[in-house]
This record gives sequence, structure tokens and C-alpha cells, in this order.
Amino acid sequence: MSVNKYLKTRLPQIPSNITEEAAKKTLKHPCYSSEAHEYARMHLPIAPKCNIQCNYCNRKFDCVNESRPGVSSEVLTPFEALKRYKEMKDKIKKLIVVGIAGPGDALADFNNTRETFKLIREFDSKVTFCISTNGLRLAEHVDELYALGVTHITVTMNAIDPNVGAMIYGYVNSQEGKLTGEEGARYLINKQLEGVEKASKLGLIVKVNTVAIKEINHKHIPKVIEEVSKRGACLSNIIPLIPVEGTKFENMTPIVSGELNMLRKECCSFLTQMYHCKQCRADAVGRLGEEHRCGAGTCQSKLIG
Ligand code: CLF
Ligand code: SF4
Repeated sequence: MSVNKYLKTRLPQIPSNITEEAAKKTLKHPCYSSEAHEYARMHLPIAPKCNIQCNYCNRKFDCVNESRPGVSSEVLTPFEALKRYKEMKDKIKKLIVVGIAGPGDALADFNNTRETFKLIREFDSKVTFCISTNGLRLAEHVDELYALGVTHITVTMNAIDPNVGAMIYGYVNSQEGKLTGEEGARYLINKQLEGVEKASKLGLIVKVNTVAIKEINHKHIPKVIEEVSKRGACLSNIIPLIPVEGTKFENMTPIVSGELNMLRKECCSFLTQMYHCKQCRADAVGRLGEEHRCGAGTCQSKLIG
């Protein structure tokens, strides 16, 4: 059986136009393949800015869309990121994925992201590139991401209806300025869907993260997953809100694991579900669920699994 055909048995909605190389990378990607637990990924915290305000986010910490709240990462320049990658590559044999997941949004300031990927690619032609984004500027940058060799993209989408989104997003920065309420949510949702569709048409492998927020969006999530599966996403990762002090949602009661699993079960009829996410941080490094420290003394990289 070819690699692409085998991958189709694991992720039935994987785009049929992906290359054999991207298929191989997916089978070894520890987030996209639960069987790939021996492989490690490294997040490079080079993206401090953000262009939206999620009501569960306190900017003192990492982007909660891809992270466990309550921890903040130092920010590296692209050159520091390359240095850090070289150090960790020496220490961790099966380090094969580089991800950019904040601590803000990977695409809010594209210059740093572009520069970092370029530098790492010059050093390592085989490494898998992965990003996590709120999706606001994905459609705008996806062609360049593809050209840079990014194969895996995570978009966090918490709503498909602007009235639900309005309860989750404080504001959204558009080209016309700051948008709020349903207007802001509608703008973001349309950009996210456009980005997911464009990325999957290019043959990129798109995962959608969704933060389950009780009484706000948790009953609405199946509609989100149904829509993103039509737009070309091939994997869904529903993660529980962890309330953060100093945010609008600080007193929310988190969804319990039984409810979360029921939600995932309901959504698996639309899209394959991820069950092994560790809600790691923007500078996590190692295998999922493990912790690594760099001996150089400056590296505080830590995975909280
Ligand atoms: Fe990082 Fe995310 Fe890429 Fe993985 S994490 S950018 S897809 S390489 Fe993975 Fe961590 Fe869960 Fe994210 S366990 S929080 S899903
Ligand atoms: Fe915070 Fe991430 Fe939302 Fe930006 S996208 S506001 S960094 S949780």
C-alpha cells in the first residue's frame, strides 16, 4: 500500500493532492499521528504579537489556543531560534518537527515567522514545518507558507455563527480597523474559513483546534466541525477551556472530561478527532508529554504535559 493510501486509512479526510513527502511527514508528526509518539517537536517562540482578543486570553501568558495557560515563554529572534534549534537537534535524536505557536499569533507579524523558517530550512532540509494560528491572516500568507515548505497548519476556530463568536472575541483587527461584536466575529470567521479552504486546496494538512467553553460554544461545536470538514480540514482537536485569572472567562466552569469525550464522539462523524493533545506551551520541546531542558543554561524550555 502506498504511503498516501495508508495515511487515508488513518485520516480519511486528508486532501488527495498532498505529496508523498507530506504524507510521510504526517505519519511521523506526533500531533497528527497518535502512533508517532517516539518523535519530538520543538516550538520556537518567535511570535509575540496578536491581532485579535480572545476572552479567555491574558496576554501575560502564551496563546491559549495552542497552549496551557499560566505559563509564558521568552521571545526569541529568528537567529536565536536557529541557535536553539541546533542545540536541541544535537540533544534529541528524533526531533523532526519545528512548530511556531506563539506566544502570540504566528501570522500577526509574518516577518519573524518567514525569517525563522528560512534560517531553519537552510540548516535542515528535511525538518517538518508546522504553525498554529487564529487564522485571521492565513489566506493572505498561505502561498508563502507553502513556498517556505510548511506542510501542517492548525487554525483555532471556536465558532461558525457570529453571534456565538461575539461572546468569545473582544475585538478583531481588520484592514478597516478594530471590529467588535458580531461584526468582528463575522470578519474573523470568514477569514478563517477562507484560510482553511485555501490551505487544503494547496495540499497543506489542516487541523482545527476548538476551545470548548461551557454555556458559550460547547453545543455549537459540532456545527463548527461539520463546516471545517467541508472546507478541507482533516483533523479536529477539541480542547477544554482552562479559565485564566484576569480574563472575562476567569470564573467559567470548565467542561469535564466526560462531556469533552461525548463532544468528541459527536464530532467524529464529521472529522477524525485528536485525543492526545497536551496543550503544551509556545516553547515546548521534546516528545509530547515529556520535558526537556537545554544544558546551555539560558533555555527554560519546558513541556507541561
Ligand atoms: Fe506544535 Fe501544534 Fe504543530 Fe503540534 S502542538 S504547532 S500541531 S507541533 Fe500538539 Fe501541543 Fe496539542 Fe498543539 S500537543 S498543543 S496539538
Ligand atoms: Fe491570546 Fe492566542 Fe487569542 Fe491571540 S489568538 S488573543 S494570543 S489566545
